[in-house]
This record gives sequence, C-alpha cells and structure tokens, in this order.
Amino acid sequence: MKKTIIIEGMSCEHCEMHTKKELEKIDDIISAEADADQGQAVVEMEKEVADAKLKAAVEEAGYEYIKTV
Ligand SMILES: [Cu+2]
Repeated sequence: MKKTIIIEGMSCEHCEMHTKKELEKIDDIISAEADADQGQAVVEMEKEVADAKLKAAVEEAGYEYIKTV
C-alpha cells in the first residue's frame, strides 16, 4: 500500500534524505522515497499509517507538510 505526501521546502538530496529517514522511523512504513524536484514523498506501508503521523515526520525533518494524496 502506498501514499504520496505533498511537501514544501525540500531543495536538494540532503533534504530528500532527511525526509526519507524520518518517514522510515514510523512503524509500518517499509520504505520511503522523497523527491525534492517534485515536492513529494512516496511511502510504502505494511498497513495504513495515519496522515497525522506522516505530517509529524515531515515536520520533524524540517519541511512543510501540505497534504497526503
Ligand atoms: Cu537540501
């Protein structure tokens, strides 16, 4: 199961890595890939993860969570 998160504020590979690491700390997230150019991250989940948790991880990484689509 996948979700795409729209994120503002990432500008380079380091930003992508910060976001990826924070998202992958969440239980039930198998992997996360962030793309600064597209301003989004895609998470692969073992089971449904609440959007609030995704938001918290993005903010912890230092970027602005816009929405989950
Ligand atoms: Cu950066």
